[in-house]
Amino acid sequence: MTQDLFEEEPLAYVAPQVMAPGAVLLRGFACDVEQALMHAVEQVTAAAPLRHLVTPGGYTMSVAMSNCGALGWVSDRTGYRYTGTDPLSGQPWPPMPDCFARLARRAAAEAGFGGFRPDACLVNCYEPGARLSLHQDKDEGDMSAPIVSVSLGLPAVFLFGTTRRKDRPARYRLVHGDVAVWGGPSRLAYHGVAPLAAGEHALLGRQRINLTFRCAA
Ligand code: MD3
Ligand code: FE
Repeated sequence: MTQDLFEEEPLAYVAPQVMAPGAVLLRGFACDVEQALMHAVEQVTAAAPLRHLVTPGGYTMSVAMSNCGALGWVSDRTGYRYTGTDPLSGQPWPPMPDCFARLARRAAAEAGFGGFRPDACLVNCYEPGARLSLHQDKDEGDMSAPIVSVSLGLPAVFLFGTTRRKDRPARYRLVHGDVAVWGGPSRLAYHGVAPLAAGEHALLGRQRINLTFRCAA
């Protein structure tokens, strides 16, 4: 019983863990702002609804996505890119909520990347079975900036490889409140998310939300 609680819920953030050069895991770093973050996710997705994008190869992604901030990541049959407007509405993406920007900046600084000012936040929503196959994030204009990711809701197995696709990735279980920062030599590492296992989270229900903050311009 006590063991299960320890496995699922970090009670509070303790210290950074280095996964690889430039890749830092801040377990539980977002726990104390979970309510504000979820309220803001609801505001963002009310204005720019979650949707399943189509890849250039014609596959519909199992992860549902939205964005906030000046730029948002989109995919369609013509390719991947950042846009200033939501293709569904033709309107600018919703502004990045202050609680998002502050958390991302604080996490980057804690991991050793001072002065992080993201202009894009991708909101990924996973339901059981949803997955993200191994890929690199290379559509951003500023590769010197790290990427900050925040996990909320159901736990996921995160696959973290190297800059060579063929290397077998390490696996990390990311739970509600975990924040990870990927910069420097890890910025172009291959990574992905294994199919989400079924479950029920006390605050989010049967889903996982991941916020990914980038300098896209
Ligand atoms: C490691 N999202 O949206 S975030 C993505 O959990 C994406 O939804 C995953 O990969 C998710 O592109 C993982 C963690 C992450 C993000 C970017 C990285 C890890 C990274 C860039 C380089 C290395
Ligand atoms: Fe990615």
